[in-house]
This record gives sequence, structure tokens and C-alpha cells, in this order.
Amino acid sequence: MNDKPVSEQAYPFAEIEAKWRDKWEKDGTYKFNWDSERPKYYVLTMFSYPSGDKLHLGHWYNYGPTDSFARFKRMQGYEVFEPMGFDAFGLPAENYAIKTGINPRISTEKNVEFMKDQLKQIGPMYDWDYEVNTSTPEYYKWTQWWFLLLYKRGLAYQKDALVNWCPSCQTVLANEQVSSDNLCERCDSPVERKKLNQWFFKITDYNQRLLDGLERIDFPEKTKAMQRYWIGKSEGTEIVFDVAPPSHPGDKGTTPPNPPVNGGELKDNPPASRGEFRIEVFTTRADTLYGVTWVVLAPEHPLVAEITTPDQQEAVDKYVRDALALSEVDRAMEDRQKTGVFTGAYCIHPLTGEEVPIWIADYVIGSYGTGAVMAVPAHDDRDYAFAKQYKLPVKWVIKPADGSEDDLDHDFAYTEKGIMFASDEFDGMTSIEGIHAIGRKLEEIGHGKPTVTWHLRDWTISRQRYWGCPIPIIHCLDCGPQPVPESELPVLLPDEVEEYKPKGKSPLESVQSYMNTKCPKCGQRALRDPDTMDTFVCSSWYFMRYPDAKLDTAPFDTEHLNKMLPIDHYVGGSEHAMGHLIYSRFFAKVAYDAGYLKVDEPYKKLVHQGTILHEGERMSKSRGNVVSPEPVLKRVGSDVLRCYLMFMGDYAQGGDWSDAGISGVERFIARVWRLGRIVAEAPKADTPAVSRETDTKLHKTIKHVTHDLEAFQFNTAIARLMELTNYIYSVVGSDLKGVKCSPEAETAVETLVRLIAPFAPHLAEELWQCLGHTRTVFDEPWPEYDEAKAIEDTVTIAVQVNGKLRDTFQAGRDAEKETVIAEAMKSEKVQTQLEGRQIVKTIVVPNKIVNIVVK
Ligand code: ANZ
Ligand code: ZN
Repeated sequence: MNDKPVSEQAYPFAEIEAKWRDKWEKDGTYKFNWDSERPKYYVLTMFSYPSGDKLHLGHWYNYGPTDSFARFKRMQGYEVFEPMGFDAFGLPAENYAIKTGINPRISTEKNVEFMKDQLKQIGPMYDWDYEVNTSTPEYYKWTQWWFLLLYKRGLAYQKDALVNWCPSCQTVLANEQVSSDNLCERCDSPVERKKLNQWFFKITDYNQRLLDGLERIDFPEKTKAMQRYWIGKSEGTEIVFDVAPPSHPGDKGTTPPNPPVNGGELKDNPPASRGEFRIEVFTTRADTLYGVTWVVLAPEHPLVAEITTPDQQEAVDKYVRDALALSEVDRAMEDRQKTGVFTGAYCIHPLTGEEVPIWIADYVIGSYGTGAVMAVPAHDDRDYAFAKQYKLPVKWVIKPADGSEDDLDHDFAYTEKGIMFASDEFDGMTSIEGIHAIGRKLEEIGHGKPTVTWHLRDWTISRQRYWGCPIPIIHCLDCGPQPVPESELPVLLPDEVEEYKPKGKSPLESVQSYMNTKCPKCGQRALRDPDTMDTFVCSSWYFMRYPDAKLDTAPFDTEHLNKMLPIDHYVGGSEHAMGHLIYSRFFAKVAYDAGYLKVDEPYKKLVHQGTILHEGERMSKSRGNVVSPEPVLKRVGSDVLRCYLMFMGDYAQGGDWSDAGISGVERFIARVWRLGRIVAEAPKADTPAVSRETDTKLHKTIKHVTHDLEAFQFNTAIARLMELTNYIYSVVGSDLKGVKCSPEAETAVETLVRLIAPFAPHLAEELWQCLGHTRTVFDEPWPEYDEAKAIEDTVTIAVQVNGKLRDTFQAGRDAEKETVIAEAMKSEKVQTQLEGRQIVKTIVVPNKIVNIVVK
């Protein structure tokens, strides 16, 4: 043992941390109690892939601070539910299997065990009785149940569709999995388009509710904005242009020989003889209808094959082939050179009766709106560029409200709303009036109506992969697709396949024993669906499984489920804004409609963690700036690492890893340990109780730390605890020799220990015991403060960026440097200034100025 006086001892973190983790586990300290009288609090961090690599700092950053928040909630008197699990199906395990030939089930099981051990080092309150692993039959049985629920409710259907196809991963990708430059999210290969028969979930039935629900939940504004954009509600008018009968030279009116190229997501046009075809366009600017000088179809529009004239056939065929090789994202790019081809056919303007040529152009997206647009070059930039390119006429019909038609004599489109002219009876109307009046008129003559279009598409869930949840559908030649009866779930994934690598079709397709089965309806020989589900299906409902993770008779017990949901606090990466965080909201709404769930928004509040940088850059293997937690853990321990991550910067912004920074936190934690030990061991003195100054200091600190924790502002909370520690040292004497434990020092230290407990759980538990307590500090109440005592002297601080005043804020007089900087960084005005720039240094003039120097 150590014979030196405490004041000279090193903080024995390794021993203390191991000791408390064992004890917590043995005592079941963190077991969730369903019978507790306390209100529940469900804290959840997004689960992750069980990877064979060591836990990286990103994991720590996600899990550590969130656990600190959970501990705070527990001390505030909640019965906290903080489960953890593994999103275990999917490409990482499968790619590993392809490389090594090891069954993904085996490597996944190993990785889960490995990762669990690592997670435990963080010292979290996870109750492992509620662990889920999405790749086990016990879990995926219920994922299949969900598929059937959606199927029964008309929300799962099959159709041919043009899908995103990664030729390297040999799989379909959802739009959310394709990067903006058309690369596969996983392997960076260029993504192709391919026509496949796929299962879809009809998330579009929930468009409006997904949009409306955002108003009721506490999500970061940016995430809400991204979801609104992704759902993309657009109110406009559908306008019908009848295709003109074949009367033009060179147009012989025969049906072309090539089969229609169907985009899959298009409305089926009723079969009709030529001349009875109707083109429906979607527009948000019906007021510009008189300015239409041509109409454009998407290359994949079914009418292309019907109306193209023989002399244009060859050009059209070539154009269509080229266009379909491009991604939707590429095609929608604003600044791309516009290309197109004339079909040879014409259609009739619904109000003027004039003939308007029909073109094909790839900037019109087949799956958006009706896949066809009316072109108004005078008032739309893209159409204007197109008119210049192909020498098509420009017809002005809208002028500025405060100007004249002569103002339009310029070489670009006028895209603002304004006053209508050259538009018959609608002349003089404002654009808004015109949109409604034209909408009514079109409705009268049966050539259009007001309508709403959405950007969100139905969710393609079929994957031609092995390591996923099998789709519980049987295909019968006579009866068509049949759902597997619920009593026969789970449809087990076969353990043996010849090769894990998919070759354009699912590896399951070659497993005869799996594929061959009987039709549940007629009993004849039938085949299973060879595909597995997108892993985002598995993670769309895992938070509903946690409360009943081991239940084998149902996916959840509705009483438990409704006691636990909504999740009070959800934490995870912002990269899930348009995927998981929409899908899971959709699933909750389905569960609500089916009567299982009493709320239809699963998350009350969401926080995204920021990014940890190193030397100003995102950590990456190729840059060689990755910091691995393992050696840090060995050198300074779990509490210091956790505290440093929280102290490094604002949680939602992230921060820059620095070795000097972690040494500061290391000294702080050791100082708290020494202070606690000395006060615990010192002889009791009978000096009067707490002085006014100390009392005020304590109340102020409690108030700040409480507020900061509530707001996930860990860095400022820790700065306050550092201040308090310095203060207590100044009261008991900084050399700590001959200290007598006054009631004042004892109260101050006990408060400090309770306040620091969520941040440094092992340390706090140890000191709490040293101070003579027998039960865990996490069963102690969170310290309360008296508002009157916590009031503080405040000063106004000016925030400058490169010396220029950008914002001001109030701060406590003599607040610590870190606190002031963190506060300054919170300013939106400052953040705008910092975007895309690098902070060189930050200068603080106490009680006056923060100057952030950037380059
Ligand atoms: C005529 C017009 C005139 C338009 C004008 C705009 C300005 P949002 O707001 O995104 O819904 N559009 C419609 N369907 C399209 C498709 N499948 N692919 C590409 N473009 C499409 O945009 C609606 C506008 O985008 C529509 O209004 C249409 O162009 C175009 F002065 O119609 B507009
Ligand atoms: Zn059958």
C-alpha cells in the first residue's frame, strides 16, 4: 500500500474503477425496477454495429456523456431506463464474412461479447437484462411480425422499380444511402440504376403526419429542417395537356416497336388510342400557364414510347438510354448543361388550344410529381436555359408588381411572382390570384386541379443480401405472394450458404432447402422471397423492444411499452436525420394506428453529438490523426477520459482533442480525489457551520450545474465544478496539511461529490464511501439550490470574431475562462462566422471580451 500522505499520492484510478464496476454489477445497482414509485425516464443512445475493432472515441463520445445525463436524472429522482443493444445485421459483418469465409453469425456473436466488455469500461448504467441483438431469431422474429403488420395494413407492397444499385456491394440502396455525388455510402462506388421487383413500405401515406409531428417534438432545428426538406411538401396544380392527333409531317401514327420504359413510380396512364393520350404536368406556377411554349416528359415517362414519331425514334431511344445511366441527384443538378430531344409529337394547350411541342429532357425526374412539366422559359431559369440551347420561343406573361412589361427586356428569366398579362381573362391578377383562378377554370373544363406533391418516396426495403432479416413472404404461382402465417415465424435465416457474396441476386436464392416451401394458401410447391430486409427496418423499432427484450410471445407488452414511451431523451448522430429518424417515426405512427402505442411520436427530445477533431481535422486513418481510447484509458482511467470528452467543447458542436487538455482534467480529478480523502480522514473540528460566502458559492454552483446538465452543456458544468474545487481548497487550505474537517468543508465536499457523480461516477462513489456513507451516491438526491442565494453578479461580455463585434451575452462576474468561451460559442451569430473556418486562438479579457481569431 501507499505510505505517503494523501496529499502526495497519485490517484489510483485503475483500482478504484475496477472495484466499483464489480460492486455495481454484484449489487445490481442499475437494475431497472418496474415497481418503482419514481417516474420513469427513458434515456437512449443510438445502438451501433458490433464491430471487431476496439471502441473508438466516437463511441465514447456518444455513450459517456449520455450516461452522465442519465445518472443526473436518476439522482433527480427518476427511475431511469438506459438500455443498450446491437444493430447486428448488415454489411460490415457480411463484408467481413465475404473476406474471411467466417459465418457472420459467429463473428457477430464474438464482436458483441468483445464490444460489451469495452462498453462496460465506460462505466455506464446499462441494464444488460434488456440487451437486444437484431440478428438473433428472438429479435428478427418480431421484425418479421412488423413486416406482416405493415402488409396487413396495406403498407407493404411489391412493384417493379428503378432502384439505386451498387455494382460493388451488389445491392439496392435507399436514396438516403447514396451520397450527393452519386456514390455508395459504404464503398464509394458510383451507383447505377436498375429495374428490380422490390418490396416497399408505404411511408408516403404518412407524409402529412410526419411533417405535422415535427411541430410537437424537441429536435434540433436543423434536423427538423432537413426532415421537412426531405418530406418536401409542394402545393401546386395538376394540368392536363391532351396529345394532339397525328397530323404532322413525318408522323405516321404507328405504335413504335420498342417496349415502354417504365420508371416504376409513375402513375399508370390508361391505355388509349393515340390522340387520346393525356399528359399531366405538375406546376407550382399555374399563373404562368399562358407562357408555356413546350411540354417536357421525363425520359422514363411511359408516354415516351407511345407518342414518339418514327423519324424521331432513333434520337429518342439513344437519349433515353443515356439518361437512365445517370442518378436522379445528377439529373436534378441546377448548373448542369441542359439536354433534351424533341419527340416529334405535339399537345394542346388547355386554355388557348394552341399546339405545343413535346420534348424529353433528363432534368425532369420521373418519380417526382407527374414526371412531366410545362415549360415556361420566360419565368423559369432551367426552361430559359433550355430555350436558348434549342432556340425555342420565350413568351412573357408575368411582370413585376411595380413595373411594366418593358422591364422584362432582359436576357434571363423573371422568376418572381408578379402581375399577369397576355393571359386573356386573367390579365391584371396577381400570381397568387391567378394560381387559384386558373386552378378553378381548369377544374371546370376537366383539365386540371389543385394538388399536393411530395418529395418523399416509398421506402424500398428489399436487399439482395445474406446477412439480414428474411422477408416473410412466399411466392406461389397460383396465389401470388402470400404472407407467412404468424404462427410459423421466425422464418429462419439458413446458417449455411455456398457463398456470402451476392451476385446480383440474393445468396439465399441458391439455398434449395430454404427456397422450396409450400404455399400457405393452396399447399402447392412455392418459393420463399429470396431477399432480406434493409437493416433500417430492424432499427426502426428496437426502442420498442427494449422494455420487453426477452419476451417470446409478442414483440412487446403494450402496458410496458406505453409506460416507457415516448423516449424522454434520444442521442445519436445527425447523419440519421433523413433515414432512421424518419423511418422510426413512421413505425411509431403505424404502431399507434394499430392500437399498440398511445403516442405517435417516439421521441420527446433529440440531441446530436458533435464531431471530435484532432489537430483541427476530423480523425481518420488516412490522415493518421486517430486517437485511440485504449492507451488513454490505461494512462488516465475511465472517469478522466469521460470528463475530458465532456469538457473538450460544446457537446453538440464537438471539440478538438488535445493532450494538454486531458492533462488539465486529469489534474482536476486527482485534486478532487485528494480533497475528498483529506476531508474524510481529517479530525473533526467544531468550528461554526457554513459561512455565507461558501453557502452562496454552493448554491450558485448547484444552479449552474443543474441547468447545464439539463441542457447537455457538460463543458460549462465541469468548468463550474473546477471553480468550486478551487474555492474549497482556498477554504480548507491549499497545502492540505493539518486540515481539520470543519462542518463547512464537509458540507462543501459532500456537495461537490454529489455534483460530480454523474461526470466521474467511479471517483464519486469512492469518495462517498470514504465520507462514511454506505449506500451508493446514485441513490442520493441531487443537491437543491435556493434561487435567492444563487443570484449572481453579472457582466456583459462582448464576443468578437477577428476583432469585429458579433454578439454580446451575460455571464457571471469572474466566471472561468472556459465557461465564458463555451458561452460565446453558443451564439448563433458567432457560429455563422465560424462556419468553414478554423479557430486559431481565443483571447479572453476577463469580464469584458471574448475574441475568437479565425483563419
Ligand atoms: C411551370 C413553372 C413555371 C414552374 C415557372 C416553375 C416556375 P417544387 O417546388 O420542387 O415542387 N417540376 C415539376 N415536376 C418536375 C419533375 N418531375 N422534375 C423536374 N421538375 C419538375 O417545384 C415545382 C416546379 O418544378 C414545377 O413548377 C415544375 O416547373 C418543376 F415560372 O411548372 B414549374
Ligand atoms: Zn398457392
